[in-house]
Amino acid sequence: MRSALPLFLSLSITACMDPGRGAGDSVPSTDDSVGTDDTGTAKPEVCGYMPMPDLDASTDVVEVNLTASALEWDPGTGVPLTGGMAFNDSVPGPVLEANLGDTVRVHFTNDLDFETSLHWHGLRVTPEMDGIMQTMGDPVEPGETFDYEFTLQDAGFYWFHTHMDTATTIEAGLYAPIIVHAPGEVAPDCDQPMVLDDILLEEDTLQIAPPDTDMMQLMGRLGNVLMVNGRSDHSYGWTKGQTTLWRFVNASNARYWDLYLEGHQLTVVGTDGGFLAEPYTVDNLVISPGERYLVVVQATGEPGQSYRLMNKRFQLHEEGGDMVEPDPVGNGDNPVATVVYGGGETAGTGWTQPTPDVPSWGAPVENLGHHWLLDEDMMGGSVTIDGATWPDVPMVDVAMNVDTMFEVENASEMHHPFHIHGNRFQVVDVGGELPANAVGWKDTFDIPPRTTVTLVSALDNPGEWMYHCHILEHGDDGMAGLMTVEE
Ligand SMILES: [Cu+2]
Repeated sequence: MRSALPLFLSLSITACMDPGRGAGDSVPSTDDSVGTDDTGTAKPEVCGYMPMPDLDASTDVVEVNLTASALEWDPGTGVPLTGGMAFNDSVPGPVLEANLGDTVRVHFTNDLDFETSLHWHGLRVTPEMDGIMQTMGDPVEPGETFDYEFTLQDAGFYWFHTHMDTATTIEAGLYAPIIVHAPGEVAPDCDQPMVLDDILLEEDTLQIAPPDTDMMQLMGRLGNVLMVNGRSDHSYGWTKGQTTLWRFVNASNARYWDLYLEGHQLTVVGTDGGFLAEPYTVDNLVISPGERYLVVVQATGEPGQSYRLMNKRFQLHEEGGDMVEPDPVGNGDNPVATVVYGGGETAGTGWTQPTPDVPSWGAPVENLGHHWLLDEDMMGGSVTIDGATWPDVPMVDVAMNVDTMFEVENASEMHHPFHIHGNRFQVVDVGGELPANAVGWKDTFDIPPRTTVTLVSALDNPGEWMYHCHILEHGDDGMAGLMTVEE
């Protein structure tokens, strides 16, 4: 664990321990921060998150207790969800925070009434710890415990979630962020996980809508409530001049988010697997399910003003495609959170870009590891990989520690976020175009319709690894296969 807690963190813990707070407020702690106390005075503004308590005193071991259970949590509608689920009674679950090189031990208890498993999305763990039955063996039965243990090989921002019946259990709230700090990382004024999710509620009861229809299986389940950190109504208190690191992860079943913050620019400093060699600045940012982006925002707004974090509609199907999906939140831009400036101004920390660990492949890599083909089987009502669905997708075999190129061809008319377990990749080509910005490590990639994306890596984590579409309905429905990295 970090040896010293930055100020914002200790403040946020105080706020989190306020007994009046709902479960969904433990990450982050800033909701209410711009409200008023009993005297009508503005409350101090806080920023941050509450990490899971570390039970091990040594500096290079993080040991935590984690329980998955039913929890009636409020997504911001005022109506608790009777079908809700949570890690440690919080949605999102509390942050698993550690340093690069640490050993992590998670004593996991399944208090749900069905079997489950956990996946550490993006972390290069061993196959036995990865949460899939092919390598883990058995699921964790109701009432049982399982100890997950792994060593952190990559700094960056990751997340964990259930890996069985994901379309139902992640929708219900079983997801949480993981922060792995790089050596020498300098904390900005505000370091905040921003977990994006949408949930589909019935309009009359405001309860989680019934299991997915055939159409949802094919199109993905889009929600009608957009949430940041488990609520639709969070406000974040800022001070002019401060520097904020927003750690975005998209935990939605199927929704691609396209975010902008009114009056501000977003500087992308990292992707799935850590920091970039060169930050770049954008007005808005598309994040597909499973992906992460590290974004620095300089507080250039005016004291006393509010600015909305907005989400633009992203169409999953290509223009003019046969399928035009309705979006339950409508076609316009939707506010998803608010940044409210208090009075005054601060000099702020500015931003120090950590030294990234992103090698550049100087010469083109021509050794083709595999060419995946994603396609639609409209007759069968499913989406296929290499002409089949799980468990019939042919095994992919790849040599370890050899520079290797992979092509993912999407012959369908719909975007698919493609996730590969246990290894990391760089995206070097999208539809014949070189990436416009610096390339970082990735484990989840948007594959646009009728487009081929090229990845390169020298895979160094041996074993059998699952790959699948991270539209959860597609993954659950068999858009998944296995790859063996041969030692
Ligand atoms: Cu898909």
